[in-house]
Amino acid sequence: MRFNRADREVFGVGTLVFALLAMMFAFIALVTAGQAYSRSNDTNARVTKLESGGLLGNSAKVTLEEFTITPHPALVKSGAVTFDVENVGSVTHEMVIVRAASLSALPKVTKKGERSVGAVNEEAIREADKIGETGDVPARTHVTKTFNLTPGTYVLFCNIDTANGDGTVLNHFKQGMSATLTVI
Ligand SMILES: [Cu+2]
Repeated sequence: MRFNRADREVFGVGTLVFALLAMMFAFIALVTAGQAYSRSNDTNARVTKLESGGLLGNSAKVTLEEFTITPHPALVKSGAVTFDVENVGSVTHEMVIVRAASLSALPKVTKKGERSVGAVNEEAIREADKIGETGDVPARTHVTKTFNLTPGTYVLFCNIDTANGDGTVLNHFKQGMSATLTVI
């Protein structure tokens, strides 16, 4: 293949641009890999330290009442995590666990229907993010459940509606029954 002068110039510039781009991508890849490496080392060091101090384990106690849900501790180790969920309140509650970056990331009900407006729209949560739930936990009882959790942030909530007696309902999530749980 022969190039005339103009073609050669274009070819030369193109090659140079391509080479620079390739170098740039290689550099970015290197930096990203470096960050990922140091981050996982930091996390590993943190896990080891917390474990040695007895501060990190594969279980949590969760207290339910009107209208709070509180995990102790709120930081657990990934793997099979056992939750002992105790209802110390006077009405039935539940614990639903969903993988979500934050409370605001949960889809909410926007139209009145089976669930009240502002409740968590559980049907709109991606199947892969739905970890599980205790089912009803009557007042003064407790339920133990184990879920397999990978590292990340999870939201625990109670989405039960209590009838007010005048046709309206009180949604527990809207009253504040939610908390985040970090898994490392
Ligand atoms: Cu509740």
